[in-house]
Amino acid sequence: MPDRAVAGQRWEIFCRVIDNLGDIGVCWRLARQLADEQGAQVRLWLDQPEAIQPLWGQALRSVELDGEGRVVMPQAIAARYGGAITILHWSAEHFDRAADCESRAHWPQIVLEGFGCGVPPGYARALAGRAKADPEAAVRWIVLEYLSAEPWVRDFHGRVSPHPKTGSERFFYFPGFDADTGGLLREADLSARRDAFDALARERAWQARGFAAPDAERFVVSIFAYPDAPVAQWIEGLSQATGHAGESAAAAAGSVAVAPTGEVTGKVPEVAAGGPRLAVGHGSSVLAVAPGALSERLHARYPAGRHGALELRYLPYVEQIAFDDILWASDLNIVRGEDSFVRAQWAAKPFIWHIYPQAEEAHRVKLDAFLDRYCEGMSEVLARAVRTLWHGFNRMSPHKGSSIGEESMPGAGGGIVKSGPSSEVGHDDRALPSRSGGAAPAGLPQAIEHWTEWCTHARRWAQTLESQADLASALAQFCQDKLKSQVISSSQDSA
Ligand code: TRH
Repeated sequence: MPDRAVAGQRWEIFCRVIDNLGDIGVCWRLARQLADEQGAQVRLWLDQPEAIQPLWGQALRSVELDGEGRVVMPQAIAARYGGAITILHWSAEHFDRAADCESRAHWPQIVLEGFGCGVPPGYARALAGRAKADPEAAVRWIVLEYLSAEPWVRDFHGRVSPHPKTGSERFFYFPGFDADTGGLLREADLSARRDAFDALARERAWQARGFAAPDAERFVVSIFAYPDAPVAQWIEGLSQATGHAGESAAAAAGSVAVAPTGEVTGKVPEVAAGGPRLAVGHGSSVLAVAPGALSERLHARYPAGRHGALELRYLPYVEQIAFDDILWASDLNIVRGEDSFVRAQWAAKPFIWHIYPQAEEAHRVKLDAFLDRYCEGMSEVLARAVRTLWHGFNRMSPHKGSSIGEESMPGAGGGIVKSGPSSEVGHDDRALPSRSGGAAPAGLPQAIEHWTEWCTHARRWAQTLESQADLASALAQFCQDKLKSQVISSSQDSA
């Protein structure tokens, strides 16, 4: 039974959509969880309310607002969340009028800035005024930060960060991978739902997207990545796998094509005698591409359907609550950003993270910090393969300082290193290799060789994280503790 530390409390969440679906994805998931599991009343302010539609399984179009700037939710969403969550357009017209802010009758207990996006200036002044007039009733102010596995996060989590203009007390809240951080978003029933995901549920997940479920022996890769992802190489490599060892064009050319066989979990490929090449089993692969700029880009060049041993499927948007099922139904998941990255971990399957690129290679440090944790406990050879695979997908050369070198991996490193943030809109055409390149991605054959170990590791990794408090309940508890200590300190001050 979830701890309902904030039942009945009012939360005000602010979210600016920088690009893509990450900021809004986290804020919407958090809002849902606070409402569903903590009993909170949530108002979610979005600067681009239309951006929420893909998370409702809808194509982007303009949203309908009522006279107060409230987003009119589709019926099914309103029926589920309408009582507890209100979505509002965060605009000058609807919020930024200081007079309006300062005369607000209903104060929330908690205000949360998604990823340090700030709050309207008039509202910041009003919060400061309220804290001064009645310290016991001061609104708790949280700055939710981005997720990182870097060690410094532990030291900054929970620290006070005064508002630069008003001096109001705000608290940094850092998500993270251990008990000294703010945890990860995870619904209370998530692991039970994942573990109950059976063949029928798998069938339904595919049908909901307009496809029949692939045969169980096929190797299914789901991909939700940025537009510059080196997917063409995967398509070429997987499409050249044929029925038997030595028969594929890729194998004949000395490169590797992979199509492992076996059960849904722990499909074990056959290894060709006397060499690092993988023999191709009797199964073929399915590459399921999530909607977005990457899929639009690939479409033109690689139509949906069969490409040799590979079947390419382009998926439609599904509601966020259903996003997990395709991860559960796949053997390998390629994810990106922050929320989908976390969901892949809860899926307890092997995965690759296409990290959001940042200036000055900050993302590289972030990726390696995660890899250092994630690869702990893996055999050296699997850890090396995973690092190579992840770095290759992110077009990063091997990290000199990494504990396990990648130099021995065929095709490791090289390629384009991104120097600035890419988005759904901007992309780099160099990312598409020529059609003749059929080599399997570096590290993949070795990872496939140790597939059972990777599956077991992924399961163990998820279990370890599941033993920690989830972000929404940890955050609720954090706020509760801060509210209590505020009452105690103000009563001591007045004594
Ligand atoms: O879309 P993202 O990659 O975006 C972000 C932003 O770029 C942001 O600026 C950056 O800071 C951040 O990444 C790290 O993020 P992510 O985490 O992959 O979120 C995608 C969300 O979309 C996630 O909540 C799942 C959801 N989703 C659906 O609900 N339905 C779908 O069909 C699909 C494909 C995704």
